[in-house]
Amino acid sequence: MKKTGSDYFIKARQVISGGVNSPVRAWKSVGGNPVFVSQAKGSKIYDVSGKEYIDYVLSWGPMILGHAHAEVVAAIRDTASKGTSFGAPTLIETQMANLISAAIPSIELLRMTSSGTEAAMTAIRLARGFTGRDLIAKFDGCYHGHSDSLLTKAGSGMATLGIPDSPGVPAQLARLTLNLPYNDTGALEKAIDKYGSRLAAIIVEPVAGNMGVVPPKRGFLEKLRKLTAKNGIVLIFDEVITGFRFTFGGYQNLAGINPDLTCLGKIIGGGMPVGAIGGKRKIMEKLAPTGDIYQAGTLSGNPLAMIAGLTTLKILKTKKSSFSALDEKTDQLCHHLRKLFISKGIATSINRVHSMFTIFFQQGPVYDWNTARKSDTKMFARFFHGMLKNGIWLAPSQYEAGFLSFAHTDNDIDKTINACSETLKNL
Ligand code: KE4
Repeated sequence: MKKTGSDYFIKARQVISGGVNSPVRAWKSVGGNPVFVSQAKGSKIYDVSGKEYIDYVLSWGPMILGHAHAEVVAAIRDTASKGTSFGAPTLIETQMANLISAAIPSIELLRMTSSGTEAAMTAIRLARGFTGRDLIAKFDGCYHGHSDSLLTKAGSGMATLGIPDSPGVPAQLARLTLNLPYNDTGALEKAIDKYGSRLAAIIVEPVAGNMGVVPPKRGFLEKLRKLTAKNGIVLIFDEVITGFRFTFGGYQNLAGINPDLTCLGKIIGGGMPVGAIGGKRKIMEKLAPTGDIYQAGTLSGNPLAMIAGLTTLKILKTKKSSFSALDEKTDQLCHHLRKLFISKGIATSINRVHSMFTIFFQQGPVYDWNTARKSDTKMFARFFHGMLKNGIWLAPSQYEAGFLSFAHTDNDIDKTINACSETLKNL
C-alpha cells in the first residue's frame, strides 16, 4: 500500500519529539499531517511522493538563490572532500568576516555561530556584560530564537503554539525582559524613562517577520536609535531574516541606522547551519578570548557553512542591481493576490517588504502583534491547505513570512495566482 504523509509522521513521532526537529514544521497551527520533503531545486520543492510545489518558505528565508544552486552545491561538495570540520581557524572564516563587514559597515568585528538563536543569545550576554546592566527589552511579536531571556511573549513559533511564555523559563529570569509593543514610540519613551539606566540592550527585528511581515513605522527605528544612544543602551538589530534579503547588506544599510550589534543567520549560511553576531569593536572585543564574556561553539565557522555562505554572498554581490527586480516580482504577486481576494469578498491585509510578504486574513492594517493576532487563523489554515493542494508551498502559520528567491520565474507567479484563484473557489 502506498505510504502517505501520515505514515511517515507516525513513524517520526515514535522517535523524534513531536515528529519534527522544529515545532512549526509539525503544522500544528494549520492542522493535518506535515508533508515530508524529498528534494528541492530552484523555486521548486518535492514531497516524498514526487509532487512538485512552488516554494515560498525557502527553508524560512535562507534559500534566496533558490534551492540546490549549482555553484553552492559544487562548492560544498569540493570543500567536504577536504574535511568537514577542524575546530581550528581557517582562512575562509576571515574571508567571510571581511565580506560581511564590508557589506555592513556597522559590523567592525564578527563572531560566527551555528544558529540565529546563538547569535541573539550571545548579543544579549555581550550587552549585559559590556554595560553591567541586567534588564533587556524586546518587542511583542518579534522572535529572536529560543534562548531563555528571549522566550517571553516571542513572536511566530510561540504565538503559533499559543504559549505566551514557555514553561521552563524561570520567572525571575523572564522578569529581566521587558516586552514592548512594536512600532509604539510612546510606549518606548515611557519604558526608557522608567528603566533607561537599567537597560543593557533593546533587541528588535528592524522589519518584523515573526508575527507575519510587519514593517517599522516611519520614525520608529530612528527613535529607538536616538533613545538607546542617549541612555547607554546597546541597540541590537536582529537581521537573521533581513540580512542580505533586501540588499547586499542589512536593512540597516537602507534605513541609514547604525545599531551597536547585529545578529545574522539564514542567508549567510546558504542553507547550512549558521548564525553571526557582529558590531562595534569596543563591544565585540569583550568576547572571550580577548575579553572575558564567554561564548563558544564546536562547529562555529564550520568550513561547509562558510563555503555555502561565502559562495551565496559572492553570487548575491553580483546581483546587487537585481534586488529591485525581486521586489518587483513580489509586488506583482501580492498585487494580483490582493485583487483576487477583493473579487471574492475575502478580507485580507497583505504586508510586503521587498521580497518578503504575509497575507493576513483580516481587514487590517497590521502594524503590530495586537493587530496581527486579530487574523482569522482558521481561514488561513483553509487557504494554506487549498494552495498546497494546488501546488503552492506556503508557510504553515499565519505568523510567518513568505519569501521569493532569484529562482522564482514569472511563470511561477502566474501559476501561483491561478492556484489562488482555484483555491478561493472552495475556500
Ligand atoms: P535559528 O536559531 O532558527 O537559526 O534563528 C532564530 C531566529 C532569530 N531571529 C529571527 C528574526 C528569526 O526569524 C529566527 C528564526 N526564524 C524561524 C522562522 N520564523 C525559524 C524557523 C523555525 O523556528 O523552525
